[in-house]
Amino acid sequence: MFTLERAKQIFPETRSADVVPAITARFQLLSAEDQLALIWYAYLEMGSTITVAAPGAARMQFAEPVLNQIKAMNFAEQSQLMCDLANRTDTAIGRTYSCWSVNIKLGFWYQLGQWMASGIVAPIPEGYQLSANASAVLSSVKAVDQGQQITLLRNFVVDMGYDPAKGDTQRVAEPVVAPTPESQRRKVFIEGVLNPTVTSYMDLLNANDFDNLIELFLPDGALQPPFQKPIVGRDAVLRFFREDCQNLRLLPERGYAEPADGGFTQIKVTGKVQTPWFGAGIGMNVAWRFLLNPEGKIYFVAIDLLASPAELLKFAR
Ligand code: 45D
Repeated sequence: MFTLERAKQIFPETRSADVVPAITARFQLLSAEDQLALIWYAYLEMGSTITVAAPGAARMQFAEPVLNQIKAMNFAEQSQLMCDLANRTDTAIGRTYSCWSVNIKLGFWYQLGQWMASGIVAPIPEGYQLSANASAVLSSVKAVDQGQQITLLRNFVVDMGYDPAKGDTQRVAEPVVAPTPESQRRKVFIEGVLNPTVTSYMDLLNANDFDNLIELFLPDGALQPPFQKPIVGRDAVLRFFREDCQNLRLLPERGYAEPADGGFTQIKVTGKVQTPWFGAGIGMNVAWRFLLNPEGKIYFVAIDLLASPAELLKFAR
């Protein structure tokens, strides 16, 4: 029978973008000042080729009290606050920040970035010199593809703040949008895969129809997001969908299915994913590795950010 440990090993030839955790680890070793400046330079650089979509009001209402507090501070206090967040210092704002969902954190920094550009929030000091290590990390960030760059930026932001309970705290997330009406849903076509569970998974996630989506999973089913540990069990997976997966666009292209032990089926699909933050501007190259039980329920699905576009076409037989 399959265990989670074994399920994680399906399609071992899939190469994910290992540079992302490697660069993230190097980033974490930098001083807070260097971290903030590096993100600023990376963000400016990206802004010239792709733009971040402004977050919606529903998302920003949660960050607003903290943003107003920051607006009322002087430059020295603002710089200190940003360093405290990067240093994961125990402060009131650091604790509040750590409870926010990923999208609220990103929306918060989006606003600070706008304010830094317009002079409301302390900018990175004119002529700030990155340390040699920080320059090297910045070069590495610039060298990877855009899908990997935005994943890095997202990682940097997610790890900031102070979380006393190490992730076990009450989380604050934006409200869940209504699923797309049936008449407006589009259906995916996956070359080589006609499996109804897999196509429904894509269609339901694209429609923000999380209540029906979760029905495709076994009670102890698991989902492993890129570079993370598997999220196990329907409750936890549903919570993840609602908090972090609204308005994604999944564009699966091709794949194949093959029998696995115990009447299970393993299916690998490759294609692109767009995040609402960048829309069609950035297509991340991903693989989905599904393991379905004999009744076609999802026991395990991993989503990998691929090392290179060549991986999209790599199907060992
Ligand atoms: O510190 O099938 C300043 C799952 C400087 C679900 C700044 C999925 C100072 C199942 C510039 C102000 C989700 C797993 C900071 C599929 C400073 C499933 C600001 C995959 C921080 C397919 C920086 C989905 C800013 C995927 C504003 C792969 C940075 C989704 C903003 C991936 C960065 C989504 C943003 C990604 C990054 C989104 C907006 C990688 C967004 C990244």
